[in-house]
Amino acid sequence: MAARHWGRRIGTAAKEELRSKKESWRDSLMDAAYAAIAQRILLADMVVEVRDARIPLSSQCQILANYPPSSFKQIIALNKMDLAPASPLKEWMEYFRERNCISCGVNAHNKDNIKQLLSLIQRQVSELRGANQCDNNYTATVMLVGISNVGKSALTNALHQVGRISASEKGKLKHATVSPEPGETKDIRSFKIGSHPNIYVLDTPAIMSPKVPNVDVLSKLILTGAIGDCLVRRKEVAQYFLAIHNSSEQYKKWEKLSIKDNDRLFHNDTTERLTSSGLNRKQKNQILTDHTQDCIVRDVRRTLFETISSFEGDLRREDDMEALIARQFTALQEAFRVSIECEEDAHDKIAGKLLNLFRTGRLGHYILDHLPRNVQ
Ligand SMILES: Nc1nc2c(ncn2[C@@H]2O[C@H](COP(=O)(O)OP(=O)(O)OP(=O)(O)O)[C@@H](O)[C@H]2O)c(=O)[nH]1
Ligand SMILES: [Mg+2]
Repeated sequence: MAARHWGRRIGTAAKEELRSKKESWRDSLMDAAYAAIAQRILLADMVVEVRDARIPLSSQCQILANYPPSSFKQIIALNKMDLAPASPLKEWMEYFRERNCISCGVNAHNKDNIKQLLSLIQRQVSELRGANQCDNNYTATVMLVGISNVGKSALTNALHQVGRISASEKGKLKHATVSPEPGETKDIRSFKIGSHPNIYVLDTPAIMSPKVPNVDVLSKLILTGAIGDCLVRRKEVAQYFLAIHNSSEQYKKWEKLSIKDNDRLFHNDTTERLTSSGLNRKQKNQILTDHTQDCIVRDVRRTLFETISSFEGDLRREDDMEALIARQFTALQEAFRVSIECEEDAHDKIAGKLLNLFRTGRLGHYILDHLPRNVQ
């Protein structure tokens, strides 16, 4: 309940910011991309709608609602499945299956997942091919569409790489630019992912709905990074994350991290590895950086566990949740090794670091959308 309140708060603030700046929700580049995709989508043999597995409904790509389901074959790929809990994700797949949608969970960084997605695409292409099975020149085009930052380009690269290797294709690999910042891809580009039949995927720029989404959806798009952090202060976004985290059971997994001795053992192990190895300075520095990063993640988890488990308020109450979040911001200063010259700057830094850990899956697995109520 309290988490929803925080979400609405940042969703409303973002809408207010758009209204006060009289900024258009979509810039002219996005309008142009929308028009270019609309022009080509009906020429594609198949469309893979890429969504973020953490927000299976909120990351829906509205452009597809303009076309009747018979316009093209369609697959919903719930990407970033490594950031979502496995069992609720299965329920979402069941939800899509009951609606006669072909869906699959995928992690663009996992080769086995990519092989599965590739064979799903190949099976669908084979169905489309029908009587043309013997035609070696048969070519299918698969368009990847979706809102920003859901991983269209990462999936394109992975499908291109795996597809070409399994088809023993020679020649240089092409590369789509992948970035944690939304709005990276500006043009439609084609990548070969299979031979006999020839299959090409089109990586496309993000398409956002023409209308500003409602505040609940907007807040989830901001939290997951589908929309940049420019509409609301990072601290407010991080507070929303903490409200979600504090209302979940994730922190319980970190109970054993509260034993400080673990750190000493961990530190001794790294020092031993560094002194006994024949590594050069650059490699040693990398180990130290990784080690520091690991220690920070452990300290942050431990801090979250300790602040929640020692809190005596009722987290269903908004003012109690607010008190806990304020306490956590103070405690996280030490965990993130942030100096406190100016409290406002320190909180902004902590917020940025916390959001980075959440968005890369190091603070637990979440699905932020709820399955519609009438569905089991
Ligand atoms: N954890 C995780 N991160 C992913 C996955 N797929 C992509 N990412 C990350 O998500 C971010 C966005 O990926 P992109 O492929 O650039 O997303 P996009 O949909 O092409 O984004 P735009 O071009 O801006 O529309 C990058 O930091 C990727 O490394 C995934 O399956 N799991
Ligand atoms: Mg892209």
